[in-house]
Amino acid sequence: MTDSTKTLCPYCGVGCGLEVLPPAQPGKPINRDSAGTPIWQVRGDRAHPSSQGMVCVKGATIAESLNKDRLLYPMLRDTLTQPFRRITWEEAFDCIVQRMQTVRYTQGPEAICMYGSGQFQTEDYYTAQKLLKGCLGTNNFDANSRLCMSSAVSGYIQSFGADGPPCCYDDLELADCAFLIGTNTAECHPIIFNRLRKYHKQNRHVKMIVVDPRETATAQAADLHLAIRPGTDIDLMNGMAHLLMRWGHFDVSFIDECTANFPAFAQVMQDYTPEMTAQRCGIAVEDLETAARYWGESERVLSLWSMGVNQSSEGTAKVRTLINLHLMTGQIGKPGAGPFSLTGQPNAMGGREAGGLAHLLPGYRVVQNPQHRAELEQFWGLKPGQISPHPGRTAWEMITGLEQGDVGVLWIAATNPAVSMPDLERTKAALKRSPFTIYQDAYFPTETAEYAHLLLPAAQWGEKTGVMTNSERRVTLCQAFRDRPGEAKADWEIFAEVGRRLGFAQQFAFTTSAEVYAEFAQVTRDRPCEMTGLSHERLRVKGPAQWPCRDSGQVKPGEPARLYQELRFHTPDGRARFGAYHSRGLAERPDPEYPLVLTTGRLYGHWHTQTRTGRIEKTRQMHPNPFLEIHPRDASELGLQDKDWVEVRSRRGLARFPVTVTKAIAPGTVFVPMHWGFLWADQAEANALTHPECCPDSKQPELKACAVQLVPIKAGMSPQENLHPAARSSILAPSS
Ligand SMILES: Nc1nc2c(c(=O)[nH]1)N[C@H]1C(S)=C(S)[C@@H](COP(=O)(O)OP(=O)(O)OC[C@H]3O[C@@H](n4cnc5c(=O)[nH]c(N)nc54)[C@H](O)[C@@H]3O)O[C@H]1N2
Ligand SMILES: Nc1nc2c(c(=O)[nH]1)N[C@H]1C(S)=C(S)[C@@H](COP(=O)(O)OP(=O)(O)OC[C@H]3O[C@@H](n4cnc5c(=O)[nH]c(N)nc54)[C@H](O)[C@@H]3O)O[C@H]1N2
Ligand code: SF4
Ligand SMILES: [Mo]
Repeated sequence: MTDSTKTLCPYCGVGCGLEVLPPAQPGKPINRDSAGTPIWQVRGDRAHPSSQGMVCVKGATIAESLNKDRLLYPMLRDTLTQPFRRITWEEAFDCIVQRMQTVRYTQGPEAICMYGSGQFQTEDYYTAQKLLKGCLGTNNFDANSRLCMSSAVSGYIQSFGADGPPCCYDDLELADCAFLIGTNTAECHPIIFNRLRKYHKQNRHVKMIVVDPRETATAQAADLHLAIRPGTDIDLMNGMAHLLMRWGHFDVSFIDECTANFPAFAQVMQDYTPEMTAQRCGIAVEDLETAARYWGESERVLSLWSMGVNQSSEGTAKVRTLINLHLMTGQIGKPGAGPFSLTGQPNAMGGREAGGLAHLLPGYRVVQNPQHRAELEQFWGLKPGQISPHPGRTAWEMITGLEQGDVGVLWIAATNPAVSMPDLERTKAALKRSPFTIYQDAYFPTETAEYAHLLLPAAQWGEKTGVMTNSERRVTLCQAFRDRPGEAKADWEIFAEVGRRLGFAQQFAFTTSAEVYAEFAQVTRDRPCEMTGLSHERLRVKGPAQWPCRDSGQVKPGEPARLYQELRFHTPDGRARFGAYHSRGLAERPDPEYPLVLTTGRLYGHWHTQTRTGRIEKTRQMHPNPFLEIHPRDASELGLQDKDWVEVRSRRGLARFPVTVTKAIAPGTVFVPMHWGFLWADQAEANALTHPECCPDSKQPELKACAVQLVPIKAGMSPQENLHPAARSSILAPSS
């Protein structure tokens, strides 16, 4: 066995191509992990156009997690205080179908909710949409992308008439100015950052601007770092627009011919004088001017953004204000230019294509459009009116639905909300009230398993074949290469089996994921995300491809596809829309009682709630413990020294951390990583502190900021050292 399998890294939205080889290769020692267990070998796929053979530490070490602590069998319990007992799949399906039917006929389909994930493959997503939104007639499918990309989705839709990042990775090496806002690309999208940094180093005229309240590894590589106060992005961008206008750096013919609503934006930006803007953002006027000058004088400007922009109570407005800058300067639809949202999860893009948010339907359709609903009802062989005209519950609305007793079944798959949702105490209390929670994951224990009645073992990366789309709209076939452990099943297989047992045999007659994908591709016909030219077979033989990709073969394989090159947008009149937004600032501002702003985010070696990276020696050693970053000025006011412990309190909860005193964070702001749930540390949950206030358009919560107070923990009272996770896995140990 020397054959390698081509696939995609299942972590971040960069979507690096990987080649996987069996542990044993002729003439070589068997590949083993740190504990001596034989493991598959992973290397970058040089033929993959997105990553060209590069991988970061997460992709390189992924194989080590595949055999650790897997959930192997369905397990059931009647109440959350009981131990789980092993059951057969037959019993599990019976139990699900009976519950769903009872809830459907007693409370109605709106009492059924599914909370899925950007870590699904597209086939998983599509099957779930067909089951919930089509067959059951409830739009209560939402995904963790609600916490991640939904502001980018609504910003693109409102400005361009359709979702979809217009750029491609080749643009990283074609831009004259890269404007990175609210993204720690170096740690979170490392291979994109490698490409950009290399090009930036080799080309002295290229400018890199980073806007982030912290001096991240990304900021350290920039020509200009704007350490703005959290939540002042709109001030900054309106202030830049003001200067671009004053200096005549705008594209009159583009604005005239290709856009609408410029006067409203021009009116708003007038107020953002350099002095006021700089003062609000907490930066120097000269730095604001430098940013505007770099942008205005560059022929090609590429902006990159992620959670510092999206996870905000004005997330959509932030996205649209950034797009405004591109529209006023004509920086779109050409090589090296455009507003490029970096997708978080490996298949958040595929989720959007498949309609995997509560207001969307497959093929970049929306629930509230009657024609879109009718097209799908017909395609799915359902009666007219079967798809509900009402958007379903968002992730947070599922929590409030539990609180109000409106949810009869909650089905969670490929996400760990008992760590990742805002306002965790409230989230956990709501989960405890759930009449019946199904939880479908690859690992056990995870924090959310504590709140589940029925556990379903999921086949994960490498154990099922399906497609994922990365940030540059490139679709890659992720092929299975290893046996599934225990009785694990692919997510789509579980959804399809439930569909058949609920009486939709015809709708779920799929026998392979290739058939699921073939059907999904047809649903995208004549839609902005058209991929009728793609199939598992074509992706296997010819390699990854970007959409749009029609079966008539309009886009040549290998050609970088950029959207909007004809400068026609998906709005009814073909014009892009300026948005006009004043800054509103943070939903929860600091005050005398809670004087500091807490921001949260990621570390290079860890992935989210550590279900994999916490079980991999190398990545665990990189970041063994949680911590809180604080500026020396704030630290000395509190009498804190490096490594002292503090209790952080918000209006909702508390957490405890040792402090890292560093000038890399602005005074008045503190930072904690999001990675430690209650299985991995005592009381170090970032989300014990955060609040669920969200953007009115995208419904994305403001996970990036809340008001906190810090109380030093006096010597002698210090909390126990954090236990090693192995020591606490007994909390959830299944009964045999
Ligand atoms: N190593 C690693 N990589 C990952 C992930 C992971 O878990 N680990 N997860 C993936 C996923 S799903 C996602 S969504 C992405 C996230 O990727 P990023 O968005 O790059 O990561 P974050 O650390 O969440 O936040 C980015 C930055 O936003 C800054 N920020 C906070 N408030 C503000 C503000 O008001 N304005 C501005 N301009 N910036 C602000 C923070 O200081 C932080 O440095 O990463 C993906 N890649
Ligand atoms: N405070 C704070 N909170 C945040 C954020 C933040 O920046 N700050 N970021 C938010 C963002 S952007 C995101 S994306 C979320 C991420 O938060 P989560 O989605 O909760 O985090 P993960 O640890 O990625 O959870 C994914 C789960 O899916 C499982 N899994 C992996 N592959 C498969 C599969 O194929 N099938 C199934 N069924 N299961 C699988 C894994 O074992 C894991 O338990 O967190 C959000 N929460
Ligand atoms: S950059 Fe992202 S996709 Fe690439 S190897 Fe690292 S985690 Fe995986
Ligand atoms: Mo994310």
